[in-house]
Amino acid sequence: MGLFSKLKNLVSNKKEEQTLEVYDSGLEKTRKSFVSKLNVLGHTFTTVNEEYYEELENLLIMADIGVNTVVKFMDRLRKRVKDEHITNTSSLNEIIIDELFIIYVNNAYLSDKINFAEEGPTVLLFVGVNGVGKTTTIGKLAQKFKNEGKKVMLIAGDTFRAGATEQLKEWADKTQSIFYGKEEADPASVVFDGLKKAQEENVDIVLIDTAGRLQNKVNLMNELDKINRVIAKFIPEAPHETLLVIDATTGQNGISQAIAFKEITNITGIVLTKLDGTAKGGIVLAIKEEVNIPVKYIGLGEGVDDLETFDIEKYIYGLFKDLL
Ligand SMILES: Nc1nc2c(ncn2[C@@H]2O[C@H](COP(=O)(O)OP(=O)(O)O)[C@@H](O)[C@H]2O)c(=O)[nH]1
Ligand SMILES: [Mg+2]
Repeated sequence: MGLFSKLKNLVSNKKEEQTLEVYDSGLEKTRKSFVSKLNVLGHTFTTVNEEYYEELENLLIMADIGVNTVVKFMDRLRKRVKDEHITNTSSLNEIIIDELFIIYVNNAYLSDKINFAEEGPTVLLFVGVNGVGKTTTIGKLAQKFKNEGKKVMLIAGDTFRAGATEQLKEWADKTQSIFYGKEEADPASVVFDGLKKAQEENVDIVLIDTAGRLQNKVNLMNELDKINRVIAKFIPEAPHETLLVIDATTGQNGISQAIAFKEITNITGIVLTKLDGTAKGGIVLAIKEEVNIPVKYIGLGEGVDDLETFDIEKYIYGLFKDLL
């Protein structure tokens, strides 16, 4: 079944309705901007010509899909238009959606799944620069795991920013999670004491917050190394995931952060926050192409429920449903 008809089926599936709604409203800004421009383009140019291609290229770049991705996409699109003898722009929308999807799944180990420990606590470490939404994401995830019946613990490894420990504590209270934090202490020592408590309390999943000072790459690298060594002392195969949090509203800046973090530690997944606040939701595709780390979760608002496991089909639906 082609993607297009698959997406149409999604729409008629009641069970999927609720999560679709979240994608739907979370990606509204991107969709409104992108799809309406695409529609205008289709009306302005009825036949596919060089000018149409140029305008389309601009449009994709404006949606933050990333220049390299766009160039590859345009090559593939041109080839398909030629091979399939398409002359009319009205028949192109379906192909555009299809090709954007192909970019994402191409040579991808498409795992948006979290690598849970078979035994003992699963440890997820959160990294990323200040303000991207690490602490909020941890709070949302705590709720999600709680809803799944897991015993959750939060550790406040950001001892740098004033109020960071208290902020995480509030999320712990709100989600009825176990908490460990100690202000003005060394992050690695907080993680050490926290993990000790996690083992004593027999928790299922530990979420560790960190500070994200990227001003000094070497310092940050040393600090993360130290935290990783402490974690591995308790559980050799942990952290089970190191999730880099990126703010979607920062566009290409977010991509640069991903590239920088990839150099200093082993990132296993990305959480893309604030997709609700940007018209540049195309960044998901750019991350795939330029960083090649799977997006595992997306943040679509400030509330505790505004987090979704990333699903490429729902994402594409959220972007293009007005074209379906
Ligand atoms: N609109 C929106 N705001 C978010 C989202 N995630 C986080 N925020 C907001 O971003 C700000 C910074 O979040 P915080 O978790 O403190 O970032 P941290 O410094 O990385 O820990 C807060 O005001 C959050 O409410 C999201 O998905 N959507
Ligand atoms: Mg924080």
